[in-house]
Amino acid sequence: MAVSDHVDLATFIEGVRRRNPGQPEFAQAVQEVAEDIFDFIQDKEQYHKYQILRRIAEPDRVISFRVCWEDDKGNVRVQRGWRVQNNNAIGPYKGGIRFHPSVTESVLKFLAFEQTFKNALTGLPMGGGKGGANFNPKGKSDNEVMRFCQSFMNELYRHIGADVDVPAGDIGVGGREIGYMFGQYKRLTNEWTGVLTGKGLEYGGSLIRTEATGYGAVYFLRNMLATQKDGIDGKTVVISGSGNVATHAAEKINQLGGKVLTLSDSEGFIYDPAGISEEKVNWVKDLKNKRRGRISEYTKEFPGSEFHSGKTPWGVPAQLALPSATQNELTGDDARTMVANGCIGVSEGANMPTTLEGVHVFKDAQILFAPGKAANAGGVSVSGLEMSQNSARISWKEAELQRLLEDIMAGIHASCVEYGGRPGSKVTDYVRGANIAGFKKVADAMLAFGVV
Ligand code: NDP
Ligand code: 2IT
Repeated sequence: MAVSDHVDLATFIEGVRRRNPGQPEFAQAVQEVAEDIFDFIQDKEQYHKYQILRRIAEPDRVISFRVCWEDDKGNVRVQRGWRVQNNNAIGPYKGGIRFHPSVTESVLKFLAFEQTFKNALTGLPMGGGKGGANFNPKGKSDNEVMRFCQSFMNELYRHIGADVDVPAGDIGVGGREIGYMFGQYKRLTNEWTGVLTGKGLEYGGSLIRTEATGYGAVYFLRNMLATQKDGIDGKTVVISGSGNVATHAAEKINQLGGKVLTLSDSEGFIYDPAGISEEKVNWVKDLKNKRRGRISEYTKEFPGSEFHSGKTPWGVPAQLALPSATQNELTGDDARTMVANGCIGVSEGANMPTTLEGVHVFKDAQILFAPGKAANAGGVSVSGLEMSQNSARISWKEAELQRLLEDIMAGIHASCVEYGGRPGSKVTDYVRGANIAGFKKVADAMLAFGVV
């Protein structure tokens, strides 16, 4: 084996950190993948020779642009927008758009990197990308959000297309924002194509796209539990977040007989010992989507529940957990507390919600732990199905889409089991399985292209 230009894992990670100064989230995501891939490729010369991991960890391009808009008082506001096109080896770039004040180039690069593996796992032809802006939609009027979305699209439209790059929603970007952005794209190009997913059902959206991420994360949890001849019925569940992913995860847990104890937002979490039933989940959806309120308001509506300001829900004992808010919201200490409290399964609805230390705690404890790139892939999967429907100019029925979503999640689970076996371990290492299965597909496509 020609090892002259091989580096070890530590040197590789050091190089990533050096080339990407001030981008800790990106380095963290690369490290989590590299820990498994270095082991997998050690005897596979082609992947070394063609520097495949190094190339996947260098985005094809990062587009950064100014977004100017006018608020309702007539003040000119300036934000920064990005689109990170990470890798299009197996299909057009695909991934969400995030509007949140915490958005930086590092955050979007980590998300686009993760998306590349996630999209490969779905089995659909989609590359990896992500975009967003450091815009805070909270407290903004509909007109302000519309003006911001239009201004954002005034630049983004040059870089995307139905066969080029297909954005969708993420934190702070839901049906309202997709509508404004799609309208502006159509106006600028005079073209109706499936350039965005997560569209409204009236204009080319797909049934169950809204539910798909949360439902998919619960299906993945169910698949993991089935390997231990166990299920969700009768289990207690802690969930973080109260947005699209969290509320639909809670909905599906209720449907499968589980009891949801918590939800959260950036101000704290609510704990309802009686359980957050489907009716209560519907109230939260309305609170977040229509009234754009805060989760603390839950305690006024549902007596017996508690609000814990400034805290995350991981201290509440439960058998299952679905972290579904944001990156690095579950630390090593949280993971230790959860394991000590008898947690047996974690399915990441969010992207990289668990810190690297937390991931190692779950792995070492040999509990069922599904990383976001596997567990939350249901959303982008139905986005891929939305693209297919738009191209074919048809709309599939709900039952068919439900079946496809469950099939895709089962397929991802099977891929993780295939590549995630660990000698001496009683459970699959889903992190390793997802990393290797996702990598292998993208890597083999890249090998076919030579050095490009
Ligand atoms: P939403 O905007 O619908 O909801 C986000 C939720 O997370 C809100 O409750 C929000 O609280 C909370 N949150 C956001 N940022 C922070 C923060 N910095 N600290 C604490 N809480 C925070 O987004 P989604 O539900 O769509 O996304 C949630 C996660 O799921 C993200 O990691 C996203 O990348 C991931 N994901 C989303 C998919 C989708 O289809 N939408 C697909 C796959 C993954 P607040 O209201 O206070 O901001
Ligand atoms: O993180 C994700 O997978 C998403 N935000 C959804 C991406 C998509 O293109 O549907």
